[in-house]
Amino acid sequence: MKKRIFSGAQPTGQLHIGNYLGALKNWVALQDEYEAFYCIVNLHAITLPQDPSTLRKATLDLARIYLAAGVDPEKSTIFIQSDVAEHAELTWILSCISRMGELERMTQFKDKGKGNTERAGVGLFTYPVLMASDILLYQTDLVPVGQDQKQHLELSRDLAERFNRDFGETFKVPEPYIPKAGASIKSLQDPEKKMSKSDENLNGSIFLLDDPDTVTKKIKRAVTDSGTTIEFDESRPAISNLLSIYQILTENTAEECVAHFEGKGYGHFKTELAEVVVEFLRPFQDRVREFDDETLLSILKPGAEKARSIAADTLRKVYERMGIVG
Ligand code: ATP
Ligand code: LTN
Repeated sequence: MKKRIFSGAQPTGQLHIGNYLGALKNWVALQDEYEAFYCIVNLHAITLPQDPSTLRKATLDLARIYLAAGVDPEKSTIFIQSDVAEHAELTWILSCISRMGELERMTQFKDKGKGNTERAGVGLFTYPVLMASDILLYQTDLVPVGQDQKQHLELSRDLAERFNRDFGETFKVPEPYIPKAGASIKSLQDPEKKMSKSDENLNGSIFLLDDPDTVTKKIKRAVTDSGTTIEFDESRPAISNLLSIYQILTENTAEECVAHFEGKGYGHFKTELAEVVVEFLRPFQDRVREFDDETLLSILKPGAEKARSIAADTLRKVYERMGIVG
């Protein structure tokens, strides 16, 4: 029996190269070895205000991105979170065993709630419990995510262990899979911050659907540190970030990249990096255009059926163990 993986992304804003390098690229790489479930987490999206028609469109567009990135529906199950009602149901159950204190410690809540807990939505607060439900419903072994999700993963593990201890062995305790390179791609405008869909400064992110001109301009404008050499150096986060994007996309070792740019300046490096990114995005963007809505639905609907059968099994066990009987 293959081990199982589960992951998801939110249909909010445009996906950027950080989402690809930190998450999607690994989803594709892992789908041969594992039984994979990749979810479009639209219920997570509404933890911040969304325009309904934009959300509806973004949900299908994200399915297109998964497929264009190389998630293969013959190998992996792709589905929309809201099509499997068990995610919302288990969230209620797990909320009842979650503690205010542990959710208050979640840094994403602090960041996205902008420190104003009075005004922050309750959904934003309980967001990690919904994420734990996503994962635990499928008896997941491994969760490929970027570094920013590590804390949420730990909560999922804690909730699984707590439930198992209090009600008997029910959930598999999932492990995170965080890539060594690409786990946290930084903003091109501020290497202290991660590249983010919700960044107001659009020049900080290279979006997967950016045209070649825009990509080149953004890379040319990317901030650099003092110094002139092209090397990985913790004290020079801006160049290290650009170099890791180059490294992952060219699939070279760090040493090979540094040797390649020895004696070259920032201008030369940025030109080459822009070419590499543009050449990576070109075929990706062609593939995005290949999937019409009908094709997408013919993948997503059976995906949800398959997901639901597994999710329902787990939820039934949960109800039985807790004494909630129909
Ligand atoms: P953002 O902060 O960009 O708005 P998010 O984390 O809210 O993104 P998702 O679309 O749900 O949005 O994220 C999908 C995946 O991309 C997650 O596994 C997340 O860890 C990963 N990810 C997000 N930003 C980065 C980044 N800058 N570098 C590496 N991985 C990232
Ligand atoms: N919180 C994640 C998205 C997400 C997720 C999941 C990732 C929701 N449910 C389950 C892995 C497994 C984020 O990237 N913002």
